Amino acid sequence: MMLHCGQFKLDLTRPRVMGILNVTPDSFSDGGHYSQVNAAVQHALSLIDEGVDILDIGGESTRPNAAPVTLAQELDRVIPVIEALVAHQINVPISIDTYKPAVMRAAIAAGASLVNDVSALQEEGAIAAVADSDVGVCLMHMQGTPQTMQDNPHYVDVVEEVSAFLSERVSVCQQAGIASNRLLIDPGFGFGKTRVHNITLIQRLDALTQLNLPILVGLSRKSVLGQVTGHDVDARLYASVAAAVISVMKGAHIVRVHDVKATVEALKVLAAIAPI
Ligand code: 9MG
Repeated sequence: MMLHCGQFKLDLTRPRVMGILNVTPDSFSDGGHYSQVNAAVQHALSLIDEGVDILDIGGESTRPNAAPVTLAQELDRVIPVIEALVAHQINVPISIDTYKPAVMRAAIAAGASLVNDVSALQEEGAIAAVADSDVGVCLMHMQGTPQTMQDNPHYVDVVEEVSAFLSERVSVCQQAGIASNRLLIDPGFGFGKTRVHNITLIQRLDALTQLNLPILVGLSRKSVLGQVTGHDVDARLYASVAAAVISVMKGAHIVRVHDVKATVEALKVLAAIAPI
């Protein structure tokens, strides 16, 4: 399986690691705008040294109840970082984590090769923003919005409903002219899901393979891992690495993680023992 994203073609016959680069004020809070951009770029370069395959840059937190940011704030956070990484001539694709069409367009113009949208291009203008380009796109499932999603998530059959939603969004994209080889699907762990929903989805991740598209999984440091281990968010490294390995064993092609070095090493061990 090959993912086409801008100038990159990513061979997904081996699992890939997407590294998270949050560009929010609390991530790099050591001063002015220039030093924040610089710190984000240095962090990205260190993730590349650690073996990251894709850099996912986001300027708005999607955690439950996170405060929304304005379009201007988001652009101001992410675009200078993308421009600086392009100027460094990095050789890994840059993904933009956003649901806002204007951010998608600006990020693509600045050099992003992938759009990672937690609302699966449902915002008005999002489909067109991606269809007008050759970038890849990750379509993620979410029940509700980041402000409401953990209020009372409910499904009759979580696997069936997530799968049906993703299938419908894939059709919409294909009808808009976005080729299948540019698409990724993602069940959206933690986005409008209880502990049971998350565990059921990982147990039955193979059900999503019927869509014949690469699967991205993001479980890194998520609350389901805190519920299982009893650890706070900053002590979920081991659980996150375990979750990444299990995800790949269950059929994930890309794992979205904070801890790149540990995940890359764990996946090397998996590849040596159980090549996929
Ligand atoms: C932005 N973001 C946070 N969690 C995520 C997940 O699980 N998948 C994707 N695609 N993006 C995510």
